Amino acid sequence: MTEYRNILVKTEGGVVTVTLNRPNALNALNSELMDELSDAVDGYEADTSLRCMIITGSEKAFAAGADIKEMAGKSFSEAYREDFVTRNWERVSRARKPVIAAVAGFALGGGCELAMMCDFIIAADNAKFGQPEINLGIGPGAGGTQRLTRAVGKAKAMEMCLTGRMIDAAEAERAGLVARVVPLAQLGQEAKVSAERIASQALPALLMVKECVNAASETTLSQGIRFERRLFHALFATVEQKEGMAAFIEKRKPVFDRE
Ligand code: DAK
Repeated sequence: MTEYRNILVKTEGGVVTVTLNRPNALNALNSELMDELSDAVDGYEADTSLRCMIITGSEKAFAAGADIKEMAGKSFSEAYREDFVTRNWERVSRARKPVIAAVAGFALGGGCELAMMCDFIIAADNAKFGQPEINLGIGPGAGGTQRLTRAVGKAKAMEMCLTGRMIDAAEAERAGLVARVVPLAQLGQEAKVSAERIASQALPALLMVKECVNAASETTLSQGIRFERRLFHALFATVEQKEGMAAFIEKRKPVFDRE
């Protein structure tokens, strides 16, 4: 098992949980942490026994953004040559298998952007979301202006990005940024229940559903429907479809092997 310095990785059944672990910096996302997270996602994708990943933080912070201390002194030349942040920030959004963000406390800047790269967010009732980059003389750089706008609409995204105002969990749920809000003490358990439910499903169907839902924000309605129909038809070629439907008819639970 790989040793990491900034994240904790725990596997149980078909679920792998990654806990961001820089408590003294409110889980600020530095290059080393993002390299480790990318590596953990690579491992998850390669392991056919795993079907769902949870990314979480501490009770106080999911992540308070990219590491400002690491970014502050960078010159343009350095940032450009090193492909600073761009290099290791997109891996989660490219995961083919499901990823849940379980967010407590601050999810700010890059932390909010990382949560939005996941497939859905379960928020603790103390969660706070924001894109406060404007206070630093910059703007969001890891998809904040794009994913937030798609999630909550132009008015709220524009207000959050221009003023840096944080929204609490209840407002995030009303705006459609999070799937649901749970009491802080139950966040881990609720995320696990969702992840285990996902992990018990057929992998080809999980991949298809994820691809189709993501296509909804990239295509026209008619293209999206056609894409969904093609993948829907294709699933009839899988053993999992035969097993799922046979199990229903035989009044038993389906068994989807994890090869
Ligand atoms: N970076 C580095 N250190 C941070 C940090 C951050 N983002 N946030 C907090 N810390 C550190 C604090 O410096 C402090 O360290 P010490 O002073 O104790 O050494 C420790 O964490 C505790 O923080 P506070 O003392 O400030 O704690 P409070 O409870 O008083 O306040 C706070 C919590 C979250 C309101 C506050 O810490 C805060 O405002 N933090 C900064 C939030 C922020 O501005 N975030 C946006 C950062 S910019 C990209 C990818 C990503 C990005 C851009 C491009 N590409 C792929 C192109 C992302 C940019 C950003 O996220």
